[in-house]
Amino acid sequence: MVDSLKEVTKNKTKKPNLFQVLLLNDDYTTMEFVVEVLRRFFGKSNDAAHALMLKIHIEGEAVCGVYSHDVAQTKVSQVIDYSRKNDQPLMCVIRELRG
Ligand code: TYC
Repeated sequence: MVDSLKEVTKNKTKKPNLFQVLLLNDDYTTMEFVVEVLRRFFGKSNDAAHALMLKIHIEGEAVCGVYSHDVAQTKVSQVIDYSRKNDQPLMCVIRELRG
């Protein structure tokens, strides 16, 4: 009885699907613009944004935040929109976080 109740509870418990939002490096987007994006859309401090921008510049990509699918997709749209409006080719993608 206790075991079967546990089973039901366990099977009904949904772990939230989480999605990483990453910025990708490129040769044209200015460092200053990436710092601005990280502050504006990912709530980073100036120091954190600068460190993360350099990590992307050196390593090619970095996780900027982890969100539900809806929020992650909105971040991607907002970043790409804002970048194109400012003539920057910056790319932003989502990646499902596997537990
Ligand atoms: N590599 C770019 C430059 O040298 C800077 C940059 C950093 C671009 C991070 C994109 O996601 C990025 N101007």
